[in-house]
Amino acid sequence: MLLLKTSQKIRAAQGTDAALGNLTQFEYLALSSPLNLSDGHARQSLTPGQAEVVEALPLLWATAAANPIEETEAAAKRAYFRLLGQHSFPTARGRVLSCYSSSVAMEILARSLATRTDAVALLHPTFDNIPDLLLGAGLRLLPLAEEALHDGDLDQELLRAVGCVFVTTPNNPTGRVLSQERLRALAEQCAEHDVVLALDTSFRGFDPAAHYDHYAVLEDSGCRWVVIEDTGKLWPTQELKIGWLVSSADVGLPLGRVYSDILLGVSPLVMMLVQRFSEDAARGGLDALHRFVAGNRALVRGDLADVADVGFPDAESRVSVERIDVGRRPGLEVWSALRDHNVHVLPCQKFHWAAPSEGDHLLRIALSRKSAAVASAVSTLRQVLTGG
Ligand code: EGV
Repeated sequence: MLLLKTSQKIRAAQGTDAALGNLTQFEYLALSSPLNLSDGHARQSLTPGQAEVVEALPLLWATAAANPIEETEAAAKRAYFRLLGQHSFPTARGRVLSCYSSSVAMEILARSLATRTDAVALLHPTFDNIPDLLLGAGLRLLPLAEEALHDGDLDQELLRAVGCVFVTTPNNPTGRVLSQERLRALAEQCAEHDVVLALDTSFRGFDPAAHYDHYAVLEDSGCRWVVIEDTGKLWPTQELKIGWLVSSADVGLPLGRVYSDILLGVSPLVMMLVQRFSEDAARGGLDALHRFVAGNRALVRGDLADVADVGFPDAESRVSVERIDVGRRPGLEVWSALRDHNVHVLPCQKFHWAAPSEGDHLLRIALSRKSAAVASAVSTLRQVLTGG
C-alpha cells in the first residue's frame, strides 16, 4: 500500500479494493501504529485507580472462580447501570443478556428482528457496522436523518413501513444525544405503531446528558424496546468488555433463543473487571475521564483553530471522537497524506451509509488516546492542512 500513489490509495479506500470495505477495515490499518487515532476504543493510559484494579487481577480471578456467576453478573450490572444513571434497568431473568461486545449484541438483535419484520428505520449517519449487521440479517433499511429525529415527531408513514426504529445515542460520530423529552415522545409513537424502539448507547458514559434514566422513560411508554449498552468505549481494558442486550418484558423477539445460538455467557473475570472499573469511576474516575476527553478535544480544536477552511461540526459533542470538517479538501486525500506520516484517522463517508458523499470532507479523530499522541497527530494534521 505504501508504494501506491495517492490517487491509487484513494481509489482503494473508496471501496474498489475489497480489503477496505468498511470503517473497521480502515481501523485495522491503524492498529499497530503509535499514532492510531482511528478506532473509538479506549487506548489512553490507566489512571492510578484503574491500575490498582489491574494489579488486583489475580485476586479477581480467584474471587470469580469461587463465587456463583449469577451473583458476579448481578454485581457488575448494578455497578455499571447505576454509575450511568440507569437506575430502572431490569433485573428479572433474561432481561439483560451479557455479550462479548456490543456488536455481538447487535448481531443477536438483527437476527431476532429478521424473524418478525423486514424493515428498520435507522439513524443517519451512524457507525457502519450497525447498518451492515442489519443488512446481513436480511433487513431493509430506511434512513432516519439525525435532524429529523431531534426536530420532532417521526413521519407516520415511516413508522407504518418498519418493524423497528434504531437510534444510536449519543450518536457515533456526531455525539448528539436524544433528550429525555424526545425519547419519551419517540417511545410513545413506537407504542402507538407497535414498532420496536432500539437504542445503541455505547457512548453513553461520556455525556451526562445521556445519564437520565432511560429505562424509566421506556417502561413508562409501554412500547416494546431494546437497548444495547457497552462498557468497551470508556476504559482502557485491553478489549475486555461487555455488551449488554437489554429488552422490555414483552419485546416479542426471540432474543434469548438467538443469544443461546451464539454464546453461553461472558467471562466472570471480565464481569468483575467491569464492576471494579465502574466503582472506581463512581469514586471520581468518571469525572476525571470527562475532563480528560474535554482536554484532548480542546487540544484538537485549539491547534487547528486558525487553519483556514477547517471546522468542527459537533460543537456540543462530549463523546470520545471528534469530527473535523476539512473544508474544500477531499477527506480521503487528507487521510492518505496523514497515512504517509503514519498518522491514522477515519474518513467519514461510510458513516453516511445511505449517502456516502455527505462525508466527503469530514474526518473522525479518536480522543481516547494519550494526550501526547493526540498533540503529535494534530500537529501533523495541521502541517498537511496548511501544506507546510
Ligand atoms: C468506533 C469496531 C466493529 C467498532 C469501533 C467503533 N468495529 N465492532 N465491527 O467497535 O467507533 O470506532 O465503534
